[in-house]
Amino acid sequence: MKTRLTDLLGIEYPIIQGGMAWVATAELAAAVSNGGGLGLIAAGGAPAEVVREQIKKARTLTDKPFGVNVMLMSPFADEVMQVVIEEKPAVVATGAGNPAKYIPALKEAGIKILPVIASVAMAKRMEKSGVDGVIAEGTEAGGHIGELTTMVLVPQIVDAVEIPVVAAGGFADKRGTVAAFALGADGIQVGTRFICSDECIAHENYKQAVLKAKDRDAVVTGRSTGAPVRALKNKLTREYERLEKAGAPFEEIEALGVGGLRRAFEEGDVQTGSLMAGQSAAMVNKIEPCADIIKSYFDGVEEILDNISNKLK
Ligand code: TUI
Repeated sequence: MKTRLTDLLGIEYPIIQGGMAWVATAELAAAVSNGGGLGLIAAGGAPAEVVREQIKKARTLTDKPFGVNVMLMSPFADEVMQVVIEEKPAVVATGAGNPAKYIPALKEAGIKILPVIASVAMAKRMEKSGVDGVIAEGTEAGGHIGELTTMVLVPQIVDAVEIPVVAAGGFADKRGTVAAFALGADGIQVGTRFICSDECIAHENYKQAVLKAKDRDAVVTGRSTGAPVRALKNKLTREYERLEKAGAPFEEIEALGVGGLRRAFEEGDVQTGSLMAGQSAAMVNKIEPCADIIKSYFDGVEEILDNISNKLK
């Protein structure tokens, strides 16, 4: 398979694994890269030296290109970027902010830069700053999200920039792949589906929660505090909702979520843990190896295209 994204990154399939904090470890990133996509280690809120160890570990697990997702709201973002510049993974993806100040040093180090963006203005600004492509993430995605849906965001970004566009948010199978390319994207980013992979080392309870999720289970909290997050409905999201409705102080609401991802990922606490996942969780029904998941997004797309041709006759 050959697209502008596969050419840019030197990968076999135009698919990037989402940079899910805690969940996207060296094991997951390496498995995705070995399967022909681009795996990402998520720095999340981890200290820089932890990220360095993860990069080193990934190098022992794959000789294919992989990347690091740097979450820009992290208090360690500056140090993590410094480590990334030293370790030189093939790609840096960024989330939850504007990476402009890091771009010259990343380019100097020969690292490709793919910021996640959720608006046209940000995509244009990033293109001007010299990034290699953008990941346009719709509100269907899990974790920290923007307002616009993938369906309306992606074509607007495609029209606004010349660089490759990766569509993210809501991609659960090959019908999604075809839709992304129909919207003009050059590839897809997939997060939630990879939680339910053999190589993801998240707690089994987290994986089972994703498998069980139904259509309206991936809910958004934190809209009132300005940092909306999508996660599977549980005691934590209900408590969040209650405090938000009661107009509780910002600090009290935010304190609820502290350590939530760790509780979900490590302890398998599906009640007070933060089970970040996208709306596509409802479409995830089995745990498989990453290589099989990747193939399932691309093998047999011709059949879907035939169905489209038949319907549009
Ligand atoms: O970053 C994400 N998703 C995330 S980060 C995360 S860790 C976290 N934990 C607890 C609370 C909050 C976060 C979990 N999920 N996705 C990429 C993304 N980036 N979505 C939206 C954006 C974004 C938002 C604003 C990108 C740029 C931006 O620019 C703002 C500016 O500076 O103009």
